[in-house]
Amino acid sequence: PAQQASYSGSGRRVMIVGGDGYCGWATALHLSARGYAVSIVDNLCRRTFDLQLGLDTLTPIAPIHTRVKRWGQVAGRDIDLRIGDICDFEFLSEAVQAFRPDAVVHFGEQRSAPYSMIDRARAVFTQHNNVIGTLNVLFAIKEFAPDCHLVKLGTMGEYGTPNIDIEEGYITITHNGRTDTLPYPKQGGSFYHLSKVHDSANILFASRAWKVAATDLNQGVVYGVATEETMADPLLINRYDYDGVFGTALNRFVVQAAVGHPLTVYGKGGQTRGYLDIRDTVRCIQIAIDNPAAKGEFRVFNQFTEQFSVNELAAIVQQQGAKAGLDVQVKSVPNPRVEAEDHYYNAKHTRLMELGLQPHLLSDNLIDSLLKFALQYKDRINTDLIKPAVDWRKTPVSSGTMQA
Ligand code: NAD
Ligand code: USQ
Repeated sequence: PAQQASYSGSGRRVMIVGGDGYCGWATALHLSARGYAVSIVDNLCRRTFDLQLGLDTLTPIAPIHTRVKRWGQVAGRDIDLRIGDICDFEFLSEAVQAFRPDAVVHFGEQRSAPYSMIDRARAVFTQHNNVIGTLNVLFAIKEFAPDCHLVKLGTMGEYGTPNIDIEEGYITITHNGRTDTLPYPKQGGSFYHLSKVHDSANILFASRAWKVAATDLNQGVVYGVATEETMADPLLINRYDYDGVFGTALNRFVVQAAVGHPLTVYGKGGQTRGYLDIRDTVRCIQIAIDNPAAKGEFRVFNQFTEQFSVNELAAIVQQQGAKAGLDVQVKSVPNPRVEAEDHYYNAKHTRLMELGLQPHLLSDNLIDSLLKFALQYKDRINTDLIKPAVDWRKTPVSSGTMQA
């Protein structure tokens, strides 16, 4: 299986759009360490969102130029770096023509559901940035790199929480005596999640019309921060978001436990999602690259390893916290989101396993090391940033600058 061939890159050229972000940075180093030629494309808007909203990562992250330079010194491998916006087609087409990628891994979107619900301008920005950026990537591949494999990060949240099993991308339906295999119905739960739905429809069409080879990775919620490469040097450390806009459930709970803040379960806490360790994110990307889609194929993999409800995650963090001598309280807070709090959830996720993924399941060990990690940076935690920051029911037309 692909995963065992861990030094299989052999110079294959991979462009990582969004390579300065949480998943993208870890993936860039994982692939670079394994012999792929890596180019990072990023406009650093994620860092700007933090500055604009008064947020900060738990970990002190080095500027991108410093990170890339340090990686060259530590690993002896150069990463090509291009700072620019993929919504700018001239910039993107120059980058693609100069680097000539065999695969483009596209992480480069505004990825926070709460951010997309702050106000009208952020909702519009999110859908413009994500949908137009992806359209530009499709045009650049068609025009300048027709044999390039697009590996696009989608989300499990495209499916919503239907009262039937969730398949991997497609479902076979018999209706009035006729049968067809169709894209699985989509019900995004925020303007962010819906941007991914629109992307998927556009990629499916481009794969048919232009024979683009594409893999849509419907990723679940990512947790953890440490990968072998990002821990190799303090200047390579990855970002760790815990605030109410960009922080995701388990990472938030661990920081809350470390600082003695009650775990913020939204509403009843029965919300169930697929989750995976960031160490598996990077492996899944490598597996997708090593086993490319055929030209004209639009492949969908559900990229998560286990399902948990929010209550289950809170209980796990509480238990592990107790072992570490922390008195962790769990508190239901009014749910700022519009979502089912008690629902059926059973999502398939076999295709990446069939291609060789050996998952890191959520273990006591992982929670323990994440807790230690959060405690190490405890002095940097700003508890004001923990509260839920955005109310789905209110999304105003204009909100100005948010106050921390
Ligand atoms: P992130 O915000 O940390 O990283 C995204 C990066 O893309 C940032 O560095 C940002 O500056 C860059 N970017 C955004 N728009 C861009 C543009 N127009 N041009 C160039 N660069 C741009 O996000 P992440 O957590 O690493 O997520 C990466 C991808 O994975 C996203 O598409 C997200 O939807 C998806 N995903 C993330 C998670 C998760 O739990 N973090 C779960 C499922 C799916
Ligand atoms: N939640 C809480 N308390 C918190 C934070 C979250 O109860 O303090 C709940 C939310 O209400 C939701 C669930 O936990 O029901 C997951 O929320 P999240 O913020 O961890 O994840 P989400 O908003 O869905 O977004 C994240 C990433 C996004 C990615 C998505 C994958 O930010 O980029 O697409 O996970 S998925 O959830 O599968 O759609």
